[in-house]
Amino acid sequence: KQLGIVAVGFSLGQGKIGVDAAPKALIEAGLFTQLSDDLDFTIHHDGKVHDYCSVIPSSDPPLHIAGGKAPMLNPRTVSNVTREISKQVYTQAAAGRLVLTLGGDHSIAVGTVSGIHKAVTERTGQEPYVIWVDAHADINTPIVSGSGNIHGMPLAFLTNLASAPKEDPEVFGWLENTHKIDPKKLVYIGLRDVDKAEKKILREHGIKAFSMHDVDRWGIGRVMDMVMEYVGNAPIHLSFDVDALDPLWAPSTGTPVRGGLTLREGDFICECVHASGNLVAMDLVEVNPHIEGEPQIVQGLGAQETVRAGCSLVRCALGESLL
Ligand code: DIR
Ligand code: MN
Ligand code: MN
Ligand code: MN
Repeated sequence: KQLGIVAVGFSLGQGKIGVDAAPKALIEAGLFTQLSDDLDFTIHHDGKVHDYCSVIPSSDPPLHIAGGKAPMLNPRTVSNVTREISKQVYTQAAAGRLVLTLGGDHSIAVGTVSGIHKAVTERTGQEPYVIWVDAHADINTPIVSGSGNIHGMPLAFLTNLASAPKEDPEVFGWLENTHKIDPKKLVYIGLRDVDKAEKKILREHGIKAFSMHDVDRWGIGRVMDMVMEYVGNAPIHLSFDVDALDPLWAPSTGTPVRGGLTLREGDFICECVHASGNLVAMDLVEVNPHIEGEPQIVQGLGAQETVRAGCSLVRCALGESLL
């Protein structure tokens, strides 16, 4: 069992520092030992938490887009960093390894999803489905985004709903067709804070989505039956934003939203994906150990609890719950 790990200390897809400290916190909590000793993975990791500072431009002013509500923030930085991530992830996946990427904010998924899509499609002839577990839809185009934060946009670029802006075609100009996904091969779970323009995109493109309303109505068991039926026997890229969990379990994240998944529901999603035998990649993003939050469960231990929750999600996706 070969596991490639890419650790990404990157926070400039959004406005809060600290999410770059997540890989170190997850590793110090013992994640690698759990995966190698308890789950018998052979880990391929370069021993680094990448900050990609060599590709970050010295000046990266906000990029105003014609007709846009808010300028894109750190556009060249996020573009350059995700290009590097894409290459790294591609190399790991092309070697036939399951790839785990520890973020970082969710903008890094422009790199992970593109690299995995290209490698897996080349290797197996099958296009992977992306299961996006998140409170947010992360599919704003630069024109409709109200924040300008690129962690709210990765799926717009990945699905080709947005392409490199003409105001600066270098920004995500590196994305090729071989990197991009069909919006019909995207499934959401856990949505509860979706912008108006994003709702329109989901409707118009017939994108499969299970919101918290659906989890309440059907229960996580039937939701996962429906998700796995939709995905069929295709390879799966699981992109897990820890803010999909309720802030009770994951308070230390940049944009917490109440009314989320319990830790068990999150673990269950990961277990179902594992059970398919088709997992090719997982991202764990938006853990921010610098935000303590207000944990009602364990007073004052928000960051530790969130890191522990993150480790649990990864272990479940990688097979810990098998008896
Ligand atoms: C919002 C928030 N939809 C935006 N997105 C977040 O900025 O585009 N994503 N927080 O994780
Ligand atoms: Mn997200
Ligand atoms: Mn989110
Ligand atoms: Mn393709």
